[in-house]
Amino acid sequence: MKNILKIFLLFLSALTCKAGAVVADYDVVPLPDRIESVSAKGFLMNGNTVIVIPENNDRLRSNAELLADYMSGLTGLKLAVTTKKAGNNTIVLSDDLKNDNSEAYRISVDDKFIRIEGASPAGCFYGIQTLRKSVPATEIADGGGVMFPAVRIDDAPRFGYRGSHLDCSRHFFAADSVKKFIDILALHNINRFHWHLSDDQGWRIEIKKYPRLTEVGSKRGGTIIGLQTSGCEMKFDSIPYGGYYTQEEIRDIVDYAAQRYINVIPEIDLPGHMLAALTAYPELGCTGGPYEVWQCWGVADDVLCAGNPKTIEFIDGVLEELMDLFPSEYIHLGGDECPKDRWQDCPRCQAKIRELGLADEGHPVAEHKLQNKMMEHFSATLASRGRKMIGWDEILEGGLFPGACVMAWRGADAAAKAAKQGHDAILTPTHNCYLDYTQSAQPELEPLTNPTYLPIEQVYNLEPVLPGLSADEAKHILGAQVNLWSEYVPSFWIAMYDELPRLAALSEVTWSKPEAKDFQKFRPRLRHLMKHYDNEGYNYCREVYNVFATVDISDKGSALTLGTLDNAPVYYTLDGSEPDENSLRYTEPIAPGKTCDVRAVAIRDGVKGRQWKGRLNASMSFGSKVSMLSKSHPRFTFNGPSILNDGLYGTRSFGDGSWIGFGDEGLDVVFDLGEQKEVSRVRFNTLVSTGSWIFDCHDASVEISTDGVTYTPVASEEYETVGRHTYTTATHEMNLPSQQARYVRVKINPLRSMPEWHGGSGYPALLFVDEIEID
Ligand code: TNX
Repeated sequence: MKNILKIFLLFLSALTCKAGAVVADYDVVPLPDRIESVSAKGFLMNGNTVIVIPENNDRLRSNAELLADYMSGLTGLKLAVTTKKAGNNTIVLSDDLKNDNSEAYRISVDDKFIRIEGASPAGCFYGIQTLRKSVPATEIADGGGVMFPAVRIDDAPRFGYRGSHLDCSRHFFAADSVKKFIDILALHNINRFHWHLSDDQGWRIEIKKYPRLTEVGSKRGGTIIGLQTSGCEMKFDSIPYGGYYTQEEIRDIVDYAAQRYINVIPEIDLPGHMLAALTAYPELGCTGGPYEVWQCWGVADDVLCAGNPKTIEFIDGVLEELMDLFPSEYIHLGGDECPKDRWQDCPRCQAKIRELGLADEGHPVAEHKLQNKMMEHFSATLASRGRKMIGWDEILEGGLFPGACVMAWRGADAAAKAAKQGHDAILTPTHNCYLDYTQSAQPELEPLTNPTYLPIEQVYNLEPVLPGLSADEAKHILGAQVNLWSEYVPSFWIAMYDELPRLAALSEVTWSKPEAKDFQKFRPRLRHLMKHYDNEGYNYCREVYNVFATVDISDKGSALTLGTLDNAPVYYTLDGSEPDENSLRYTEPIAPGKTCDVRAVAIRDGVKGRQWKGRLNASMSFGSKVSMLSKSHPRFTFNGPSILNDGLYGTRSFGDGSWIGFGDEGLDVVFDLGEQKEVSRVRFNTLVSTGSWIFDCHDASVEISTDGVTYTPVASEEYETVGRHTYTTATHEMNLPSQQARYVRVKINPLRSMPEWHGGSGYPALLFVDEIEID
């Protein structure tokens, strides 16, 4: 239906289109709430179009100037801005739309006007972004223009917090790059920039009261070479590294962001991640130093001393200047990864524990509570000037104090926990939101990154409101953000590459309605957006241009669909051989009827993209009727049970929908083969990623039946628990005494108590299965 509408719109605009005009396309990211075509002629924007704003409205003037800039950058057309009521051919901006959501906007296009009405100047700005993104980037010749089909768009964001973080400590990005980063955020309707300004590897913000923070703390003697893995020998490059932002630069960046309706949330990470500050002021640590600004990554044992009143005074001083510089209501104070070893051995910290009456709690509970008391004090410092504290989810550990907002990074559950306690929370779980993880299925071909696989689908699949929250609790979920930690981001060029296009996925997660989310439909919008990246000269990962494959299961037969973002020609083979232009050209879904090794490649202008390789398993379960008797994990259900018999194995990612996840309950499923068949083997894979609490199964069993009522057990097996740091796929094959059956019931149980060496020791592991083959 939507396609018919689109064709109609294009047809209509073609009729009205003057020679040389290009046509705007409202299929933008993030997807607007409502796009309705209007039966009128479209609007031709050309060199005579003017932007009209009300008098004495600085914010709308700034919006208008940005709009003129955007249009000039896209088309070369120079639009004038005026407060004089003009006749036709005007784009009219206003900020008095009636809507409870202050970021809402409406765009109305007819042949005379484009009206962008915001419920506030911010709302108007998002209307401008949508209009801008609808324009194809093409230099417009004299006499030409852009034809905007007549339309009415009503739109408002789902969440008020749509964030992106940038770590400027591990690597430093100059002020101009930070502004470019802010431009990128604006293009994606992001309204929070979380700026990570201090860490063990460098202090990056000028604090006048403590000049040594930048004189000493912003510099390190070198940087570790290559990927840091535990237990490996480390080599350093001995190249002095440093950089910081002056207060003047900070003010300028905060203004720049505010013009784009982006609130900058600074982070001073404490009491851990403080080696740079300790190097500058060693008296703030438990041992007194000497310390060294860190040259490698990870979690350092040396942290701020919690028992020294000078430390508290020092941080209060830093926070005063921070609040002068940043008008943000929220200030981020870190709180993550603070080892308690030093505090346990420090007489001052232990005295403080006794003074606070925490001694009876014992180690390490007393130390966790000590950290929370410290955070509570700084939170009060912020509150004295009407500000609020955000902390990483470790702040839940010693018990939350009033007003603290939790940034959930170790898992979405922390956000749910906070919300249930009546605290605000922001989602940024590692496996959906850590843009320092690779977005490529072949990281060895990529610039050096953290090899954990986090494809764009996995960002897109994040649902910030967890099932199980009541409507009132759900209100505490403010939104979500992506994080770009910069251990492996040596330049801003790489920063853009890591950020894009995955930020586009977060943009829809936080802006669009969940019922409208659909990754297949997101792809063409993404392609449209990428043309804007090209036009702006942004660097971005082109992984999404590679061939993708899905299997559609239906009663009429199941078939493999291949595609690309841009409908490029795809060639494939079914025998595992290398595809090229002489191979089969893909035109329609493939149903080979037997197991085969598929290889497919898109070829554009004679250049091959990366190959899609996969086995299509046409076992007896392929495409059969599946009934689930247990519930899969609500966060890892994706397309549901069909994942188990779509013929495709999973990728290295547990979150891209190629695996289905189970909690405590395990998997219990029945395949209906349609008729009696000879059954002799059941085979399945599990994903093992112990760092993500995903283990191989504990045991599995098979029962068969001819009538679907009475089942006979035919096989069962138990498996050994995998070792530490395992990241692999385990395959299990159960041979059955050959028998006739129509129904095959497979039960797979997770490991119900993780081993002692694991951080989640005693808790049940997650179970991920991709395919259950029956032969
Ligand atoms: C964990 S997220 C960290 C960071 C690292 C990051 C690398 C968080 C609160 N702490 O210090 O840079 O992992 O992915």
